[in-house]
Amino acid sequence: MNRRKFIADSAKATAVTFVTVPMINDEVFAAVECKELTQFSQIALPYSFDSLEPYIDKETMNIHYTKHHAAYVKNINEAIVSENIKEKNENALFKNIDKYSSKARNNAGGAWNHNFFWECMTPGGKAMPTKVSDAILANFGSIDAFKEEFAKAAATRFGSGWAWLVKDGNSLKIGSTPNQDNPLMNVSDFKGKPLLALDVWEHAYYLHYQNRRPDYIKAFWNVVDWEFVAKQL
Ligand code: MN3
Repeated sequence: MNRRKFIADSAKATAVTFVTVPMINDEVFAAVECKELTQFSQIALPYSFDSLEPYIDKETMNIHYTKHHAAYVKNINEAIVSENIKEKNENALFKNIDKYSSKARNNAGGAWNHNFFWECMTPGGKAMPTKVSDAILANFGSIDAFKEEFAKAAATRFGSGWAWLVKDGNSLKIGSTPNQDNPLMNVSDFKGKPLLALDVWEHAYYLHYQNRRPDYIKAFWNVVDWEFVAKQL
């Protein structure tokens, strides 16, 4: 990649973020004894819009990050204020998500899922650490069998939604959720701790792949950051 272009794109990606609050986790909250969920924030994209090409194109990344994801963050933050939502962190909000409006549910999911999804990817992908491959082999028999099952979950999710690899107790599971639901939500039929996510909304692939969702799913494997997956495990 052209260095100047990379810097320009990185600056652009940074410029559109409005990160004021770091990603929230239980440890941070325990340390500061904060009891209220304040606001969601959009992570700074850890790579430039064009750096996942040819697998995910620059224009899709740009629109996906600056329009779709930014809107979910803006909308959940409005809902947090208008519905006076007070949860100690994002996990707590998802555990109680049925108490709130569909606006809160859809946009909290949209805000969190995309932050997670961006981190699941990295230019050129990263090799799978043994910790991950051992867990996959133990649960699915082979890497190919795992990829096949994940691709099937992603391809057969009707309409818009997400495919997931999650940890549930000592097991790994593959499944999908509709719309912007995620496996942390109490309303979700499919639950667990997210390890890997794939956005299968048409906005995630249509510009480049049109109706060929299976091709997009196949391309995804080239940009997966397995080191990030290992950190979640
Ligand atoms: Mn999306």
